[in-house]
Amino acid sequence: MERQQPSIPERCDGERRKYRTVWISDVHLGTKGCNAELLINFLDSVDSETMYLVGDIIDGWRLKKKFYWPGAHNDIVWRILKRAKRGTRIVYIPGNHDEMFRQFTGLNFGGIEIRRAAFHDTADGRRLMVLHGDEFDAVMLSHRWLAFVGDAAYDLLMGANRWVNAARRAFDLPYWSLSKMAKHKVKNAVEFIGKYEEVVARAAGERGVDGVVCGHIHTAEHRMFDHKGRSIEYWNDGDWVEGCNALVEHEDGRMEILNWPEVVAARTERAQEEDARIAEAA
Ligand SMILES: [Mn+2]
Repeated sequence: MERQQPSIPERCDGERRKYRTVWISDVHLGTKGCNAELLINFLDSVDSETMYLVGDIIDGWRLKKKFYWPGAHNDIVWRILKRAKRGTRIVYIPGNHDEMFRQFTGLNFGGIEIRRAAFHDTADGRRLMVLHGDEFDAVMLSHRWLAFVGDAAYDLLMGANRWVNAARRAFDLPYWSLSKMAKHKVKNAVEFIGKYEEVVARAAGERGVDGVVCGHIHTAEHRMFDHKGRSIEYWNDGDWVEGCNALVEHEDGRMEILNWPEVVAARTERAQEEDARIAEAA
């Protein structure tokens, strides 16, 4: 799988931020939705002692239906293997879309440890449970699909609404609001996410840990929950399909959700300002 050089060369210029820990998930390699270039940019800009791959890294479901594997997706695999070789501890927790790797739990491939779940101790002594998060689907079953009704689907439905009602008018049927239904679904999706976060945090509370890191619902978030008088941290590292987020732990144990498109935009702006200053001075 590993080649000598990736098709997109590793960027060696510029600073590489160093973190204690990095968590990413829901990359969905093997689908058109994966934002491979941004993830490559992230991987070339950030280093860490430990990296957790929190599931749905490869979309085996989609690959089985239709094989899609551009060079940039290979480049991501190349970078992750390279990182392990350079000494980063990499823990891979397969999700539901890459569940075929769950059979290898406990094994080590090219320096990548495969786990069903993990416990992470932060620099300031908090213990966090790390898991993909689909294990809570059974609890949430009635709401499961609602999580995937996003803004794009909503916009699409708003557009469809016009057509549906034009057709209904043609047949002398009364106006019927598809967007109203969609709005109701979006509200349910928001409720679903809130409920999901609560269920996951409660499970962490019951395990006696200080918090949980998960992925799965493609919604980066940090929330605090109260569980029997104890405060439980909920962290979701987001995804690389829409949000393009990563979760990081600084050397002192402080944690932060990075929104990579924002980081790139700020970097570009700084570079342009720098160029302008140089041009002015010259
Ligand atoms: Mn998932």
